[in-house]
Amino acid sequence: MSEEKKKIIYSAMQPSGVPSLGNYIGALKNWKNLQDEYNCLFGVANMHAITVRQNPAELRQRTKDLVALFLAIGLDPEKHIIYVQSDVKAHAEIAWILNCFTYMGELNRMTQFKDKSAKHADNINAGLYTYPVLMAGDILLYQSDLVPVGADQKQHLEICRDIAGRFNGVYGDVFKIPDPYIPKVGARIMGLQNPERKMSKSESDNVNNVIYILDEPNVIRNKIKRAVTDSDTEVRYSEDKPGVSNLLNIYSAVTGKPIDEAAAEFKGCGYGEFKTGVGEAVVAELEPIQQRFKEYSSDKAYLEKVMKEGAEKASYIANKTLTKVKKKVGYPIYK
Ligand code: AQP
Repeated sequence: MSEEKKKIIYSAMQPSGVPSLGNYIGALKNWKNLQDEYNCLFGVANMHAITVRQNPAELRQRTKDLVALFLAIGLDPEKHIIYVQSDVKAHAEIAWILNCFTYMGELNRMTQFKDKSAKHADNINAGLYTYPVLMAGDILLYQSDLVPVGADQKQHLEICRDIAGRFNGVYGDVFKIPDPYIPKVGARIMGLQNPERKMSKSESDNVNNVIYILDEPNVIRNKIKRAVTDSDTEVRYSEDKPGVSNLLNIYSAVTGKPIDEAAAEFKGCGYGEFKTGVGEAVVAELEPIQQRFKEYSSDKAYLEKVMKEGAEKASYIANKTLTKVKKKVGYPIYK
């Protein structure tokens, strides 16, 4: 298929912590596989990350580390665009315009805002509230056809489609209305200690709840050994066994084996043996990535080159859309 005919797919991740195994299984692992079929944009969403208070030096470092991790999992900056959101000014500009096309009633319904407000009750800022508008801008600037979305992001894509439709309704077809891309594999990974809630990279209260992509192999093994299961002994995938089912989801995702096959493999095993098997499978998947991460993150000059070139390529596309939008809303245009 020629490059021009390929659909555009937009994905981004916040540098709000070291990515978790949940981020890897639910997002990063799939992104790698999109590269043949689509023209991809892979963004480091650092403007989104500051909706929660960040340590500046850590945020800067994590931003570069996330670029290095994108490279380590095999994202290709030559064929696709890897960039840092704050390097493309168009994001901030379009967000303001789109704010003026978004209703407070719509934003009031966003469950992520409610969740994050509860989690950061001392800092319920306007950025947290208008987060979905910034995200709509990310997607719309690149005339994206598709956006990979987990269950937690569905509502944000819906509001993006509504905002784009509203704008187009007033000014004509300015934005492509994006569709959700539902990955073939990519379960929602839950916390190891609390399998009722999703695994999140920014969680800091209980390190054993989260596997970070860069955790040492032995740390990974130990975290999985300590994972909450139940008082039963049977390895079975079932709603009433959230801990065991989560480990089966993890095993299935990293090995590529269907859940049934994974469950059959551990039939009759005790939880100890099961957890060892899951731990080894996760280590086998992550260790080579960690090795490549070390190489990329120590090559500062190359990383900077990727970031600068990515920003240029992204800005070129984003500015085309932004110029159209500015014309439509009546901003002055200079030749
Ligand atoms: N537990 C998860 N299981 C599967 N997929 C997940 N994703 C996140 N957690 C899981 C997917 O990762 C992508 C990037 O997410 P993000 O960084 O933009 O923000 P998030 O969804 O809020 O991820 P976190 O880890 O929970 O970040 P914090 O802790 O900062 O809030 C998305 O595609 C998401 O679906």
